[in-house]
Amino acid sequence: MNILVLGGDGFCGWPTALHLSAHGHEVTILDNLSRRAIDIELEASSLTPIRPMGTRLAAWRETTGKPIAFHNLDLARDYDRVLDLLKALRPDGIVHFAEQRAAPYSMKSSRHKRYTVDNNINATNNLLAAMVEARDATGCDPHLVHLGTMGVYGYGAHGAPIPEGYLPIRAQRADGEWAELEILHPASPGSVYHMTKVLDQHLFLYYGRNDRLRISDLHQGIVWGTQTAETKRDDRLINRFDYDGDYGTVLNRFLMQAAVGHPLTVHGTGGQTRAFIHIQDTVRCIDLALANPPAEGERVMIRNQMTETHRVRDLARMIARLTGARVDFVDNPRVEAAENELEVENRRFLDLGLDPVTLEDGLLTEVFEIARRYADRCDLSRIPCRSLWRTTPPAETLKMVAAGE
Ligand code: NAD
Ligand code: USQ
Repeated sequence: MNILVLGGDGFCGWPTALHLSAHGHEVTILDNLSRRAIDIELEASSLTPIRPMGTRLAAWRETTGKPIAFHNLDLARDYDRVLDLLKALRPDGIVHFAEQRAAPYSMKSSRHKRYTVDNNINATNNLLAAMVEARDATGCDPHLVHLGTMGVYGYGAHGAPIPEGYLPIRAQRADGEWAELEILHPASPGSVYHMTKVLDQHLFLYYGRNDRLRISDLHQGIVWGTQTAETKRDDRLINRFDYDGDYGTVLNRFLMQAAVGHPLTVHGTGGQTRAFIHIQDTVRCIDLALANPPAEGERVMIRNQMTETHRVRDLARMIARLTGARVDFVDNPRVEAAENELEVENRRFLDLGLDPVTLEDGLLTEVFEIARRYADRCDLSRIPCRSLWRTTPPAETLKMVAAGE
């Protein structure tokens, strides 16, 4: 297949581009390198020394003989150039990773909220509009695979397993009869970033129905790990390892904190239960999704891309046992439930043959070893999460302070 990977310089996009290239696909990457610019803004950087795009691509070609093309374009801004690229490339598949993906970054200030909404929603809408326009002009009709998030469902108390996108309901008609329906699962995003993925869902439903685009939306859990079979092939292909308070995700952060001798930073009681997937399974799932598109006219295919669930404090304890690290319970900078249960349906990928990598597979140790290898690159001042969900306390607290309680 001829595949366009949007956001192919990022943590999930880079190993996906290499995996698809290694498996015989023709791959083109589009990325505006905004993630690298955000590192400069935050004065943070990947724990692993990621190389410039030119070096990465040359190393891949040298190692495998396979070329990957690269276009430095802004999906949210450069509509005409994105359209020209689609018309020239006529891809069979498009993988869309090109969004601002950190919840804490999206909550830093009104500027960051506005950037995240502006970037993510324009990127997705531009892409969908360009797909329609390119099809009208050239007849190319690619299958779009988008990376969504488990966070669209929210992390409150559900009490029922989370289905893959659509919830069966019964609604009473005017004549008193009951209709059996399936609706998009009610959304409950926990940050401005997560909210953009909810808005994306509606763009997909609309363009899917109106323009009969074939779209898969993959609701992915928290990705952990760093290397895949392809990124391990040469040091110059190494993947990102984010550890800072904005972009570092919880399991990778705990492994890095253990490696540098920092206490594990559990937010609140650590009662949040979340869905996880290893980066190697991320790239496999995308390959499986590309090979199994919905039929033309079929509704958006939603799959839950996660393999296991864990409570944050249990992960911290597991890593503490493995490494001897200390666990610290710190004030939670986020607005989230203190505790939640989470049961998720994920049969769709398992039925396609996904054989999940799990936390017990020795990979925790492998990631810990990578973090140890690059520990001297860690800037300890970047570890605390400083982005707050609320800058003013809730009215109740203000009243209590005023009353001297
Ligand atoms: P990342 O920030 O490492 O990569 C995103 C890439 O997209 C970056 O290289 C960035 O430069 C590029 N990009 C952003 N906006 C762009 C634009 N307007 N035009 C062109 N390129 C643009 O993020 P990631 O961790 O690789 O995540 C990729 C996708 O997967 C995101 O959409 C994210 O929401 C989703 N996801 C990630 C995780 C995770 O744990 N990392 C979990 C669930 C879902
Ligand atoms: N947490 C800690 N300590 C830390 C960091 C985080 O206790 O040092 C807690 C958070 O409070 C939260 C949980 O760990 O309860 C997960 O936080 P996270 O930063 O690992 O994940 P999140 O913000 O949800 O975002 C990440 C990705 C995002 C993706 C999402 C999938 O950055 O792109 O969409 O995971 S999901 O969580 O399933 O929605």
